[in-house]
Amino acid sequence: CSETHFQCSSGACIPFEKLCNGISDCRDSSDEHGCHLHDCRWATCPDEFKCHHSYCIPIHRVCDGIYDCPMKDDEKGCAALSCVGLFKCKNGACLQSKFLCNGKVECPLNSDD
Ligand SMILES: [Ca+2]
Ligand SMILES: [Ca+2]
Repeated sequence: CSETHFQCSSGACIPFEKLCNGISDCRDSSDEHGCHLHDCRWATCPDEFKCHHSYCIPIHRVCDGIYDCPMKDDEKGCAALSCVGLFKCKNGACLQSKFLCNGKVECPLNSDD
């Protein structure tokens, strides 16, 4: 599925807008499962990584080889990641997670805060 689509457990792709809209758009209704997490897409994730349109996971679970996000975005782009165990700024710089959200700007473009 593309970045803008959710993959049903059956393998089909549906637009994110159809997630948790009360209608089964996946044949297996997997788009309507786990909808308590749907509200999380508006949540901010201080000190944590925000899964695309979804919940927060601890930084150390980003690029640990295990899919923790519904869209698997915590494991995307990790091949190019040279910051093992560290938070990666949007511009590619590495940052120790303990420095995240400490009020100081550590990443250019303010991507850590
Ligand atoms: Ca739906
Ligand atoms: Ca992970």
